[in-house]
Amino acid sequence: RRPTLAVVGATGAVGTVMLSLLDERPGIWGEIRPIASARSAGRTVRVRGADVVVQALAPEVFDGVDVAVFDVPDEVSARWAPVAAAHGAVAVDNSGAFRMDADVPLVVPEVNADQIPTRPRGIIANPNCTTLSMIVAVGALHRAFGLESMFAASYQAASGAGQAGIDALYDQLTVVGGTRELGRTAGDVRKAIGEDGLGPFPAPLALNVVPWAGSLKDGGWSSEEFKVRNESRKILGIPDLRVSATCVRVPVITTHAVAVHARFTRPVTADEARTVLLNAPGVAVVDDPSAGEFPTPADVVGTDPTWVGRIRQSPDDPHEVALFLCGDNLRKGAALNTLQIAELLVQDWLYL
Ligand code: 11C
Repeated sequence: RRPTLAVVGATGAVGTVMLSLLDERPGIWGEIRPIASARSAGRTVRVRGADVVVQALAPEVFDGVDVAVFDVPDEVSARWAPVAAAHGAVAVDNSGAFRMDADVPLVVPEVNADQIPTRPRGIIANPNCTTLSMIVAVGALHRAFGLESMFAASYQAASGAGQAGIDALYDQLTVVGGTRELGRTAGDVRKAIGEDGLGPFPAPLALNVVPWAGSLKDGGWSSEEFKVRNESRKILGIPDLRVSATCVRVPVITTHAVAVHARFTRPVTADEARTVLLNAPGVAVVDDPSAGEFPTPADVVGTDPTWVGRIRQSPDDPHEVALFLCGDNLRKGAALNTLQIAELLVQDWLYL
């Protein structure tokens, strides 16, 4: 028997990418069961070339399911991932609901696949897309040189805020695109877009950058910034790692970029870092600024690797390396990493 996979949140921004990845990747799955909230249930989605009706979330939809991937908001996962686990499925959850739970492994297959078997709650968590956009490369450098601290500034795409973020940015671009006047006077873009046009963002995103993602936490930090810190610590297994992040939204549809300044326990030259990254699974290096070559979101969107460029040794601290990374936040940043975990879960069972 081939394993049954439930895709919870099949109609959302990440769920849609999940279904297209399931078309592309080897067919280890038997039944693939799309599931969504009652609002989206009854619609059909394309699963491996066939129209399949989306079922409404209910305990019985997990009957016979081996692995259930969850691409839904935190509160939906918090309620339903334990239900899936109680029905005997392993839940692989892409929300923030369980990531910091000590009984839930937080897994990036290239970095800590060894954590997959220890899952007392029957749940495995998938990291936040900003953490995922950098951690494969940072993890490879950590293995080689021993990470001591990290400063990160993110340049996050609108789709990190879901379909509402994508829609808001396209709508805003339509408003500002037809004029050569906007962006020259304080407040003119905000006025043209209107408060109703902001979508999920606290300020206009078109012709702008917005230094905010998530909700307000202690000390003025955003939830997204704390996620980068806490999740990096857990994935790398360094509980006291010094991490400081500033998360910023930019007018890009999909693919998060992150500038990382990482300090290691020993001196690291740019060439040493580049060699490690060239050999790291899941990492692609594009680093020739003399030829204008470095990763940009527009050039890498829709691809699987973590792209790295602008690799430099600090001129002031030989232990510090600076990098510019890009990762598709809906693929490796969400659906792909979740699916990689699900595939690892069933691989031994199927092929041994
Ligand atoms: C964003 N990274 O770009 C967020 C979205 O913890 O999974 C994902 C939130 C999460 O807004």
